[in-house]
Amino acid sequence: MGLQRWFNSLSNSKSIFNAFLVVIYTASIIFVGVIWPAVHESRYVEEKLSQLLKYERKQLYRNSLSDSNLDDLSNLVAERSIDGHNISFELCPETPPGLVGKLNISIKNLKESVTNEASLARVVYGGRYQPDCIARERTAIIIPYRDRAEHLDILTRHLHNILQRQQLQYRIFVIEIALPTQFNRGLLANIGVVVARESSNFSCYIIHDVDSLMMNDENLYRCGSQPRHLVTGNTKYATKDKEYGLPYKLYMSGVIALTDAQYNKANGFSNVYFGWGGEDDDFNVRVAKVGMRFVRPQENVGLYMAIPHENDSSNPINPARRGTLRSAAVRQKIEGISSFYKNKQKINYKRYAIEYRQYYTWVLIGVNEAGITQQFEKYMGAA
Ligand code: UDH
Ligand code: NGS
Repeated sequence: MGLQRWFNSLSNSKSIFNAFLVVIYTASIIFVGVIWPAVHESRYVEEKLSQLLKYERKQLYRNSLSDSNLDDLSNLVAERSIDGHNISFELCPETPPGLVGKLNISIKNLKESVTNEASLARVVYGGRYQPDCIARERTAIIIPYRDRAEHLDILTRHLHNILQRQQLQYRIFVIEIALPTQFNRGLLANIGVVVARESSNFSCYIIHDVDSLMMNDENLYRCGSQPRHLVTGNTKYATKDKEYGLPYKLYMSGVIALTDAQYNKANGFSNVYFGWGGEDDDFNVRVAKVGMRFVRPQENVGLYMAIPHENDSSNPINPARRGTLRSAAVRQKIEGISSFYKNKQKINYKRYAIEYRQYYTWVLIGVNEAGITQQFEKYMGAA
């Protein structure tokens, strides 16, 4: 009896032992075949992602975005959502198919009339967009700016609506000059180009007034073989019998388009026009001096509506502007976009802030007005 029991218990523990072996065997198969590869894979993915983030952080740093933005990974996520979009590898058509021509925008309901939720939804943080085909132009819109928040809101929405129809790859930069310095449109345009160059390889720069709204979407924001003045008429210069006008024949302000090479060739804008007036005429002299000329689109295409506004208190008329204009050709060789690169006559400026806002990239800069004026005084005035 005792022997029988002992025998039974032996066979029981044997089957327990066998069951134990089966469990160990199955567990090791699951571990080796499923768990380990999954852990390994996720570690691998994590490592890749962290490399990617590191790389993108570096890129962002190179693009001279502020430290606070480096921590804002929403930018990166947004960037990838572009990649996630079904982008075809075909060049966009020469004539964008969705254009509507003359726009019906009312000055009364500007805010509503320039809001198209669908197109705004496709704007990536920092005011960037990429069409579903390979864009024919990579355009940087540069807006010299101070204290016109309402205009900026209207203009940027308006541009996003239209530039997407134009199938451009673009980004909007708003370059603001900090107080107490007087406004300086030319200097801000130059700094905008410096910032845009650091950010990407744009094929076209558009220097854009904040209060000018394009009224015909056939006015493509592209560059050409000559610098382009995209305005054939503005409501600001309306006359009794003309809804849109220009103040004088050689006027080339408001909205202009130049390639990087054209901008460099003219040495960009002058930096010495603090306050209102003259910097645009000076730029026109520069363009002519190096054998280029401004060309305009068709008469009925380059139409702009001006958003009415009061005069700006920090942009008083510059009483010296006409005298300064006389030395345009002399200063062209000395100061301009070249002043922001290694140069004996380098201009120092500070970037106080750079922010990726929803519809544009905002850069706040500071310069020493008295310092710049002193630096170039001997080249100003009569040539
Ligand atoms: N700008 C600002 N803030 C300012 C001043 C200028 O954002 O305080 C920018 C803005 O992009 C504007 C552009 O610079 O569209 C040109 O400004 P402007 O003042 O030269 O031109 P605007 O036609 O006003 O808007 C003209 C009023 C001054 C008339 C003086 C003599 N006729
Ligand atoms: C010229 C100014 C330009 C200015 C244009 C239009 O006289 O800077 O008027 O001004 N040139 C000089 O002062 C040398 S506007 O009519 O828009 O006020 O753009």
